Amino acid sequence: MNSVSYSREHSLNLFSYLKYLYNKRQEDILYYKRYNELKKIMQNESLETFFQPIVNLQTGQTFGFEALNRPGQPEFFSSVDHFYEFVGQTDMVFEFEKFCRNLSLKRYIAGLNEKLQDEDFNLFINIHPHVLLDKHYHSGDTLQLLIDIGIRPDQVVFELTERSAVTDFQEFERVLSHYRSQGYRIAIDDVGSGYNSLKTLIFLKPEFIKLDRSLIQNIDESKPSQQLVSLIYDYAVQSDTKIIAEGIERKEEIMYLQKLGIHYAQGYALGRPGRTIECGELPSLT
Ligand SMILES: [Ca+2]
Repeated sequence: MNSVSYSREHSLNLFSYLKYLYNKRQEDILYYKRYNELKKIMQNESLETFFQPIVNLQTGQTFGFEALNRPGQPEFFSSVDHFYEFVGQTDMVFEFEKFCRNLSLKRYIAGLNEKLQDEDFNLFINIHPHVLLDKHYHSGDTLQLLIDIGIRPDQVVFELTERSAVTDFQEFERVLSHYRSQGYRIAIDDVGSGYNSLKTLIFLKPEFIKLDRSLIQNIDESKPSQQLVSLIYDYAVQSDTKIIAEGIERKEEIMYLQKLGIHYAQGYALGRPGRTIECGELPSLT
């Protein structure tokens, strides 16, 4: 290599390095801004909580509500998914989860009006599987909050998404039995969206299986979805697990699932997520 091309290459390297440093710094700044925004959202409780009804497909009665927390208009995030993805990468993930859980519970109890208070609804709360594994969460904080606001643990169902990898199933089973001994129940969320559904179902023996909307949409017309849902239904009956079908938007889907014997369902056709707690209902199917 002659000295001219050596020095050009050298300056090119230096240029790429400076560019790398510049980009890295921009990323760091953005990270810092996002991190600050996350902290502010928690401080100001500027998350909106929505409650979506889960309806018994056989009786039409509302069985419970799923609490969904959404940041209002986050400045440095492109979408809600982006926001949650970011939270998952920070050291705030546990704190944020706990914050969301407590906020959902407080808003739930505040939102139940006199009329609804006499009824025995169940509250479904999304929770990251790793949070349950965290030692700090064995302390019974949630239990104390429930006692304070007058909800029994057996009215609370933790929804664990199967999208996040559970690797140590034995440890997980142990942690879940700890929660179950306090009365909580478990739902596996997004079942059928890929990933490790079957293993998750077999090891964690959830009380509820939430079937992913991708399996439910147009199920009345899709043979492969019908076959898979039938298989999971048979498993559920044998293992005394209840199924909740998600993402119902059409009457035909309701009719198909009712005929199959599916227990519960959730979706726009039965009730949208709302800031106030409203029971869902079966649309007229004629
Ligand atoms: Ca969910």
